Amino acid sequence: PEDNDNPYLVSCSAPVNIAVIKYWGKRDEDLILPINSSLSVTLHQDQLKTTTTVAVSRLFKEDRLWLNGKEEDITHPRLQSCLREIRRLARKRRNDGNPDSAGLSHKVHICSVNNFPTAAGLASSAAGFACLVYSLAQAFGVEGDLSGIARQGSGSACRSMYGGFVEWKMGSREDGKDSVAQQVEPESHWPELRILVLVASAKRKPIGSTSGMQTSVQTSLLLKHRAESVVPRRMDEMTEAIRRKDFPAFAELTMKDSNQFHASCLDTYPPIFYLSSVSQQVIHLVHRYNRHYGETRVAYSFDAGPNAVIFTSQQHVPEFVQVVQHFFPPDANGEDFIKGLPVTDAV
Ligand code: 2P0
Repeated sequence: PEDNDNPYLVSCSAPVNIAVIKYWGKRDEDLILPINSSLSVTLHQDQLKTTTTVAVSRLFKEDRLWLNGKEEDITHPRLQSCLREIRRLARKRRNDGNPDSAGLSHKVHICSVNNFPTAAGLASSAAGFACLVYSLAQAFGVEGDLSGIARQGSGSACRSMYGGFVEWKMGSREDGKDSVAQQVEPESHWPELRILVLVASAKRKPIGSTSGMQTSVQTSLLLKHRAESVVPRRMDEMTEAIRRKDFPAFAELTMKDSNQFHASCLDTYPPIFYLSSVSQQVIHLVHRYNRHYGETRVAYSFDAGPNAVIFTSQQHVPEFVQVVQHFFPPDANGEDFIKGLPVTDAV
């Protein structure tokens, strides 16, 4: 409330999402409009997540931001876009006669923490901006679809605004108004599906996604072909595989799309390598495992880093975990390769 000296506090958590049809490349850098649609699975809240607290007070002199306890530069253009858009919607709502929860001219202090390594290719910016936008919206009393605002923080963040299986439609408008996320199926749709995260390295990735995809758009013919001719069909096939809960079809598309994304990185000039030798070993292991059973029981997907995300069915988790632990035993510090367990709540 405007006349109160106590800060108005809002807290929220947002989970990471893992793309099974990958976003890589923008057609508009400022509005963050992609060259192709993408589709992801949002993890359960208890797994990899960001928690953000927003405080609004008339006593604050300026907007400020802390990430994992360290103060960061609030003037970052993408942060400013999100703040500006939320305040604009709040002003619009007030003009329409709706009271808001916090004073529009008041400054905000934002604290955000991840429960997983930041910028290690584990989609930290997705959860981070989704959470930031949602908590700012709560603080200023803004409602409705906010994925278009989260998108302006980080492209993949728009998909973390919804749970379950989520599509980010690339849209065709120049102003980006139709480039938004929407749920394809709710999280209750496929309860047997499980996600494991194999952490090959928690280090920061050498090439950030934003600059990596810029170079790819400028130099990779494979990426152009992928965006124009491969992804549109795959989006339909993936939606259908999810709707039917057809694991082999879902898994094959997931692995092929991850592979084509990394092939586009290699086709970028100079080339970008996100996969490590450990990632390659995981890829081989998954194919050997599936071949052994004569059916596709497990799928892998890799983002802008060497960590593997494994999709499988609940019934195969114990055995596959054993297989991974056999080939990748815990290191001298007792650090296990497999993170994100227990996965019972995933998806
Ligand atoms: C994705 N990635 O679809 C793909 C797959 C990484 C590989 O979205 O520049 O952090 O902030 O829009 O969203 C990572 O890119 O990039 C990403 P920006 P973002 O999940």
